[in-house]
Amino acid sequence: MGEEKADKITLLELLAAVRAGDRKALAQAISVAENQPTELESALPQEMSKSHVVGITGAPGVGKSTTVSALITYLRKQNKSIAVIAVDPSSPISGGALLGDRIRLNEHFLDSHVFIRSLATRGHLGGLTASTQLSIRLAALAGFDVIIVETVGVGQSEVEIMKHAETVVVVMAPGMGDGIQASKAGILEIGHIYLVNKSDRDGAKETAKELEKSLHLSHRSGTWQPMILLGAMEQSTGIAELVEAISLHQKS
Ligand SMILES: Nc1nc2c(ncn2[C@@H]2O[C@H](COP(=O)(O)OP(=O)(O)O)[C@@H](O)[C@H]2O)c(=O)[nH]1
Ligand SMILES: [Mg+2]
Repeated sequence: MGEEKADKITLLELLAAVRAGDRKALAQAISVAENQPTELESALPQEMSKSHVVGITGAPGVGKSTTVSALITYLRKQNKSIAVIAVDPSSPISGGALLGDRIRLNEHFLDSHVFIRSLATRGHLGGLTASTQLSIRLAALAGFDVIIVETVGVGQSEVEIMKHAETVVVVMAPGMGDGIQASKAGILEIGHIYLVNKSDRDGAKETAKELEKSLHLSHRSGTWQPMILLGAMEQSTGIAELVEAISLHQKS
């Protein structure tokens, strides 16, 4: 059929469309990255990227997606374009967590300067890390100013995925036993910025203090000293400070 033939464009044509800003092509290319990573990788040009890749990680329920949504709203006012890659290593198919994310990110779905895509694991984690990295490169090829990678959970897989982010924001919330989980997952080693979210609730300052102690104890090389911020992203409280901290880290 003629129509079917027209659909079968080559990978190089697809990538050219991604570069030209075609969002449907980007979504399609990410699917290729998930299913045929090797083919995509070899067709993907090695280019300098102007995108700033920001990782958002932390335990389920701390407010990562709410933070992402607040970030999008704020960055859109600065006229920046944003791609969000939401990674869920825990669910074989897009599960409940991502459904919640969808609701949280709903208001941005119709904005043509915002691209949102979920990746779920299909078997092994190595594959997910690879498809995440390829998705980041594709979003960079599409020319987004900021690429946000949100991961669900705080396991070793998140630590792996966060290696592909230039600036890593670890989100925490009061009273969720983050301290123990954080040290287990090596999250104290990977964060450039720690956001203690839900500061409208009791215990946020205590969580921040505890975190400061733990960070002080974990030895770091390099010049960047991790920042600790308090915020309530549901009310966008502290979002300006978060964007400022991200930008400070980018320049460091
Ligand atoms: N009280 C309070 N609740 C928040 C805040 N930010 C997010 N939440 C709530 O925390 C829950 C989990 O948020 P979500 O962004 O989906 O967390 P994620 O699993 O880390 O992505 C939701 O019910 C949010 O409405 C906040 O600043 N204050
Ligand atoms: Mg989420």
